[in-house]
Amino acid sequence: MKPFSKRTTSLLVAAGLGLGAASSTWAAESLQDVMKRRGLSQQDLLAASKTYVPTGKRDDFIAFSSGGQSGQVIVYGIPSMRILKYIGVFTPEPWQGYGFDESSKKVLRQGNIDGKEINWGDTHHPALSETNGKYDGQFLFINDKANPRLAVIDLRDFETKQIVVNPIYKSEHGGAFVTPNTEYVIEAAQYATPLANKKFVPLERFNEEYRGGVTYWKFDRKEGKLDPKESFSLELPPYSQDLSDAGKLVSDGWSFTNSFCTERYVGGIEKGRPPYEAGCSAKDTDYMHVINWKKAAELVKAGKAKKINGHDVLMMETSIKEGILFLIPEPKSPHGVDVTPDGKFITVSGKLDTHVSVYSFEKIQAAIKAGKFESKDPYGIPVIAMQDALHKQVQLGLGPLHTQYDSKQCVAYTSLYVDSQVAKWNYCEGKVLDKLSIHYNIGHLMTMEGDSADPKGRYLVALNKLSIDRFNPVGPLHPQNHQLIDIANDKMQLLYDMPLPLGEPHYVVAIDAKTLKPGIRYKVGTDSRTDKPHPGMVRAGEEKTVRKGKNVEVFGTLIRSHITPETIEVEVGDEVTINLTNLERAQDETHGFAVSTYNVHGSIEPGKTITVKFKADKEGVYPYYCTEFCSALHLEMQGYLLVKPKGYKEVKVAAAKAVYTKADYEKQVKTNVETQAVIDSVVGYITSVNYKDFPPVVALVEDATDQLNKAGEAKAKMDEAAKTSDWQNATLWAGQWWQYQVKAADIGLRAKTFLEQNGAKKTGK
Ligand code: RUQ
Ligand code: CUA
Repeated sequence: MKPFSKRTTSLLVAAGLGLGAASSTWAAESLQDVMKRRGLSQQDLLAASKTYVPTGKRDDFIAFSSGGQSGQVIVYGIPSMRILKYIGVFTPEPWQGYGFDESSKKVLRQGNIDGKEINWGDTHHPALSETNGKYDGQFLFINDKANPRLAVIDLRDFETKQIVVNPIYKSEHGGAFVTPNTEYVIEAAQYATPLANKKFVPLERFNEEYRGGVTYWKFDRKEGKLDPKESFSLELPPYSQDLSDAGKLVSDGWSFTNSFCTERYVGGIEKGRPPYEAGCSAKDTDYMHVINWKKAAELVKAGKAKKINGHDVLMMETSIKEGILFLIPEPKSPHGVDVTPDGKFITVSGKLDTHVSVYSFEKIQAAIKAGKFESKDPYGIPVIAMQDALHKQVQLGLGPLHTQYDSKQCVAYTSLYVDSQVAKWNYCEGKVLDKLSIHYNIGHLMTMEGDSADPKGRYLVALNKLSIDRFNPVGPLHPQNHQLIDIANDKMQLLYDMPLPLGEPHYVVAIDAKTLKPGIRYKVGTDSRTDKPHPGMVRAGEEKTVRKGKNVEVFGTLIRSHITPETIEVEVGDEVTINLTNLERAQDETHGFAVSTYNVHGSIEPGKTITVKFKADKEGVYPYYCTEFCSALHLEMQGYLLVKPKGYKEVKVAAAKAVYTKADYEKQVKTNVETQAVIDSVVGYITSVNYKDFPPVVALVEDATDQLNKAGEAKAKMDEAAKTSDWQNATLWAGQWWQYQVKAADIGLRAKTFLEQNGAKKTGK
């Protein structure tokens, strides 16, 4: 037999009728062949098999990474390290319509400071909401260091719902950290400033009038919002308060904040003074702040706080008098303060020390009870002696920064910035267990749920500040390098390098994927940013355009593959408001909406209603269209905004000539009848199995039924036109009937595939 020609073969392959892997012409490479060709070792293969997630399979953990200067949050899966989403937080994000539709703009503008629009952030520390010290998968918080702000992301839809501005700081690095039941989100000032707004104080008055602080933002879980009225701060000395952590279990009710530059040095290189870096690291120790936040909250309730910029602040004097604020020396330029899962110990690293210091909560409490203090700081805050609070000091290496915990008893991991290493060590016994080199200069590190009361172990991610030579060069600005490390065994194993090209991610938190329960669609007509019914929503058939003077308001809908209305006519100078509801129920059927040159965009997921607003200040013709490739006729999902000159007079235009004939009409009808046979067979299959046991399929069936009802309406219009031999309109309506059939068939096939893959059973009917 003559072999297939190359062309015939490729046609067969394209049609899904290829000869399979056994074909001798393209015998599959063996594993050995691939290893040889790509220069892979056994170790590489082992690493690959630990991270590879085959198509259709999912990751075990979901990581939420700060997006650094991008002001966003990055979501990725572990162990695959596949990026799943960027969440718009402090910066406009067009894909999600964030900052381009009205209700998301409102969220973004909550972040205005003194009336100024701020369109970026320096996100640092994401924190997941907790219940009893364990991640509950409901909310994510993240701070902006540059402009002291905090944002709330709802994990039902991964959207930013709120931004609050810290009322008394000008920067804030040490947030977000939650208390064990998310009663409060903790945020600490970084660079001391006068607390009162817009108050100038010369640097010479630094010690007297500049202040730091820690803020406790009250979280209302039911509303999913931070409540500024119930939030408060502690005034603190002008030390650079850095990171915080909340106590848990035995230490619940307390929080810990490290600091640097307790020298209170103010630089002035231009005046011949030594620079900050010298002045801020002169002393051998800085201070850990120990705060009884539960008692602080009671004091605020009892009216002991002072209002600064309308915000409750417990002044140092009060905190000292009431015995809720203490200091403990910590070694040279400390960084990181991490409470152990059992709440008994607090680990602090010294950037310029080779040790980590492990403090005992029990010893701290004993010293406080006994009133045993070695001194007071210049502001009168009692100082507990280091040796009275210390459990262990362990020498790890150069530049220790952050610590996370394992599911294994007493096991911790600390990043060594200068050494470019991860140290695995035992905090109970104070000994080093293992070290692993990373690439390069690690900042934070993160184990699975490793800052909660219930760490899951298994993987560690090293957040490396420099990638240098790890990736293909892309110019002088390099991506960051997140390295995945296997920590399941005694020896750590480096598995994978992931470039992160969206700002400098500072910290990441990862949660067991099973704990997250995000939604698939909104209840029809939902404003996602407020989680309330949207006043601009309409159902199919209720679409309308309302004019009131210069204001034109459109109430429209979106469903594959059309936007209703298809034309919007306004006069130049009109204020245009367009409300759009996505009527789809099918999973992943998002439509986007953009109007040429008016700088508006919406992402309208199934059930969502959005609003875009603009002034039609330029006469002309502006196409609008759907920006998501949602269906075969996505490109036809279009319309025109007609901005007419003032006082424009309509001109009568003759109707277009008919182009379709009876033959065209009959041809289309034949296609439709054939398509119906396909649909009937799919419906036959679905109804022959227990599809009602699968909620996603039930939703798809509803959606398909919708489309078929519409097909019926189009067919009725077709019949009417055909009755009068109006072949032009009869053909067009036959085409529309077919459009609905195609969509119904598409949904039906999706349902069928789902049922087949999820073990649907014949019902015997
Ligand atoms: S801290 S520099 Cu998380 Cu190491 Cu921001
Ligand atoms: Cu809807 Cu494209």
